[in-house]
Amino acid sequence: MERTFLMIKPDGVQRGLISEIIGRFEKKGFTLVGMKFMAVPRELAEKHYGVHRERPFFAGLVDFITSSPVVAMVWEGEDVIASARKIIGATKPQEADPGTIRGDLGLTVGRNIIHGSDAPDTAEAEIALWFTAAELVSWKTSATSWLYE
Ligand code: D4T
Repeated sequence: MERTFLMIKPDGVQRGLISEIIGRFEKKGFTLVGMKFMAVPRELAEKHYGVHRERPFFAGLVDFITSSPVVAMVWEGEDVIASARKIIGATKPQEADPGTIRGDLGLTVGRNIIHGSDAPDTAEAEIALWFTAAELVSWKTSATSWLYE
């Protein structure tokens, strides 16, 4: 079973989209194993987006992520990393397919509603950056045999 890190960004929270977004992952069949509603310290935002440090949008991105609360989550399931990226849609909402979160709910890249880890190594690093081991709950949904062969 894979785990991935997802974060509903300040625009998703401010627009009242928390339940809409969480519902999509729940209905798909993934399992929530960690969640916290939090203000993001600047240092954490800078670490999370460290790969973009030299990009022109970095400062604005960090300002945005720290501007208002986010919902940080860890979800578990088969192929959850790639599958969650598909559910989220392309980085630019203008290019995201209808049916995806960004395709249905977003308009611009600087307000693209949700973050999702893009690969197993980044998922592992981001989960460790945002959560302690004690904040993650290992459990098995009773629907497991109805979700997996
Ligand atoms: P995240 O990391 O938020 O899930 O987005 P993606 O994985 O889909 O895309 P990314 O890492 O390339 O971009 C990170 C973050 O930066 C914002 N951004 C990006 C921006 O404000 N302007 C830009 O030109 C780009 C490329 C949006 C997502």
